[in-house]
Amino acid sequence: MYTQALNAAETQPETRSAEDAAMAARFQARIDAEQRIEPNDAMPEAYRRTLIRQISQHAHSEIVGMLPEGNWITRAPSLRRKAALLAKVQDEGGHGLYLYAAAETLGVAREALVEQLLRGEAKYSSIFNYPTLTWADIGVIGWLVDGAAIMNQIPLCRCSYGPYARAMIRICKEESFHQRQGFEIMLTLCRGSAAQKAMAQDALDRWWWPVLMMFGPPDPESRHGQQSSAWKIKRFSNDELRQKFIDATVPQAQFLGLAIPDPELRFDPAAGHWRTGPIDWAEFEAVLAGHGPCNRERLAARRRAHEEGAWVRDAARAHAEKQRRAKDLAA
Ligand code: FAQ
Repeated sequence: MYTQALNAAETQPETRSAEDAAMAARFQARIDAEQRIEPNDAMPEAYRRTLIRQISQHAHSEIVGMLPEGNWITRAPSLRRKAALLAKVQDEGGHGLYLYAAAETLGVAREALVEQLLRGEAKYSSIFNYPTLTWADIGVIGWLVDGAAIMNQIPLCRCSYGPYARAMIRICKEESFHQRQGFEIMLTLCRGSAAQKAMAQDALDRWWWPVLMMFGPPDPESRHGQQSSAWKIKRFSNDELRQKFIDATVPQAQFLGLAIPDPELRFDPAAGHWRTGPIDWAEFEAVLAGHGPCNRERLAARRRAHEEGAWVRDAARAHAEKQRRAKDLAA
């Protein structure tokens, strides 16, 4: 079915098919010609749904992603580290808001998306279901989690849907600062005492495999991959991005003097790539099914924040109403 994103009325099935096939061909031709799709353009309903799914999961990831690092704001080891971490966590909140706004251009209400998250029906990135046990975890999140996010998100700046692509440009600039602050924490720890270096290694040991899982299932199991690539929402497959990330990250670990926790890691000179051992996809599936180390804690924290924020939403609504009345009176 075809929709105007902001005017998504249902059409009778029998009147749709021939018209839809012609429109689908026209739509694909626009995509193939690298034209940007904008909110009020006609688009296949499946394209709209795919974008709502991906952008909202992305927004939820940014919001839930504030929690593992937020956990360390009060315990940052210096004022400088605290200021940088506060700014970073605030940025993640901002990214969530731009992304909810981008999803809203597809005709879905932000409140509905937030409700899906709070009811436990929406996905967010698997990585945020792991705990931050030491300060080195904050370094690893910046270095690797933001590093993986950038690898995935730079191509999204060229995604076919205009509002998503434009939101990603600013987000990527901020993620780049996040990645550098994380790498700098790691560098400081690795040049510090033996205990600090051991803490950095322990964090890398715990985060390496979950970070590789962030890129999503292997290509043959990626159920949306092919269609999203045809629509130029995705510019690279899950495995392609994972490989780019591995190739970029192994030399960084070597520079830090840290060992990647993979006895099978080797350089393949013919292909020019680093090859890892097998990823434990059963762990990924378990995390997605709600059985990761922190799934319950993360959702409970979001629900608590939502309940505790009810008075802010009420106050904002009351203020808007007051403004509206004042304007009516003045008119
Ligand atoms: N976790 O068919 P595919 C960040 C799901 S932001 C959970 O390959 P697709 C910033 C997938 O949704 C991190 N679920 O799916 C930050 C689908 O399930 P569904 C988030 C996952 O969409 C840093 C199913 O598996 N980034 O880190 C995951 O074509 C530091 C089948 O998968 C984005 O969201 C996963 N890791 O490709 C914040 C980027 N992977 O919906 C704080 C935008 C896959 O059918 C601190 N998203 N699934 O029920 C994307 O690029 C894509 O959606 C992929 C997945 C690549 C994530």
